[in-house]
Amino acid sequence: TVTEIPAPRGLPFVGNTFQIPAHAPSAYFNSLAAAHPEGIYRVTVLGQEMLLVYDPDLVAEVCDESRFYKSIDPPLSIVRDFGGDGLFTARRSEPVWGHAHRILMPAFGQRSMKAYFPQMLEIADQLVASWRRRQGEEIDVSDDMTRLTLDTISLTGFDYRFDSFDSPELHPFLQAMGRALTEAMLRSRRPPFVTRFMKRQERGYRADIATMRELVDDIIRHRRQEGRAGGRDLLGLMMEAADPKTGARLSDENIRNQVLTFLIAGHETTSGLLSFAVYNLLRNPHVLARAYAEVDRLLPGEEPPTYEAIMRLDVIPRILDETLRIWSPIPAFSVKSFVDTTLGGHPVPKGRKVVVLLPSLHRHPKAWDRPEEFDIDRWLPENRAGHHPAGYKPFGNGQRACIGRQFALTEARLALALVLRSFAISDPHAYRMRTRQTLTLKPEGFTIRVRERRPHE
Ligand code: MNH
Repeated sequence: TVTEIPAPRGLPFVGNTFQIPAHAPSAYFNSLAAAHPEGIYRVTVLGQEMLLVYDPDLVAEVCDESRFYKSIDPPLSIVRDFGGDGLFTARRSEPVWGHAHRILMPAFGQRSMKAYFPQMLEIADQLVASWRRRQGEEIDVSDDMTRLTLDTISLTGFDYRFDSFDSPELHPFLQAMGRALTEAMLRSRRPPFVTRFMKRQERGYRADIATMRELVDDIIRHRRQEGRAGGRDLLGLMMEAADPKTGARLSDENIRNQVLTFLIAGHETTSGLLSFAVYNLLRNPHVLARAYAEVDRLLPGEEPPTYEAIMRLDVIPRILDETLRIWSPIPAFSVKSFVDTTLGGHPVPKGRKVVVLLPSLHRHPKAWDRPEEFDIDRWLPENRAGHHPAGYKPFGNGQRACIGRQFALTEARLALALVLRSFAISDPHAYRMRTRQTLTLKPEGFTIRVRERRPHE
């Protein structure tokens, strides 16, 4: 006989909907996971039953693309209000996903990273210059990592400058984006008829989407005025290239959706990764010491680092890998069964939504020894071989996995290396992690102080 999938008790009619704290759904679902050692449970939200999984053997099943595909349900179906048919929120049924994926893939290979490197370096230098001016002051890590990653994707992808380090306020685009992402999160647990009554909320949401779209139109107008296709950056490719398989070109409307998608997906998570990495270094001084030793060995002097030197780093990339395990900026991804199937022997009907809970998966004792320990040596080549094949999914799965993975890791390596070469970092208030969720996770109120490690002329 088939065992039942456990279900925390909900209320009649509304199920578990109102047990989910509006601003911390991830923390709630992971606390339920801690109470359900079976590695799977089910909840009902707004009338939809869904399964949540975090046992690595069950996650391995869910990653089988012949049974499960990425589903565009809440919250992603709401993010579609602004991401449209861009890569992140395109539906399986939309051919434009394949067109755009094939057109853009070459822009995310290792060769392209080398081409972006000078611009990545220019923005990373701006972060260092800004921190040099603010030695001894409180520096909000998440805000400055956001400036870094937003300016990097916009310069490398679209040849567009936000100049975020020139301004004490975050750009209005970021405020609009933060509110819109938060609204998408809130709407996924709010009955649509309630949203219909919240006129002011709705007006604010539409205004935020308009703010983001205006910026996108400005970027595209800028490019058209220059009268050149703009070469091989993301925007140039989207405007010029045809899908090698079908010959299809992207429509103007789809390009707008892609630009907005890349502006958001291309910075929000990398900024979280870098902020969490700084936190982990401050909590683990022996690892910080190894990172300082590595940058002093591989990046001596004041010369700008070369792409090749950044690729030779070993400790810093392992700090990033381990940070993505302990604090995944994207805390979950969702799929749907497209056939009647089973999961761990439990029957699962066609069309059932399944959520992979990354924080619980990434700390699951079946996949990780001493899961709570920040240990970068898990990522030594000889130790990687022993990892559970589905125990680590910070970039999602399969065809719909992150296209920007190399981009994010190259940018983050460079930024962390330059920061550690330049500064001794400390957090006088001994910050304890407090995450803020706007769909993605970031540390909130995390400030540090920096002091130059080597005198600078
Ligand atoms: Mn990214 C998809 C995590 C950086 C552009 N990204 C995904 C998914 C995860 C993810 C998880 C799959 C989501 C899902 O299944 O619903 N991404 C990350 C993380 C980082 C990151 C943890 C940084 C660290 N992502 C980036 C960067 C870019 C980018 C940088 C662009 C420059 N990501 C994307 C796009 C997709 C995606 C585009 C959608 C891919 C697709 O479905 O074809």
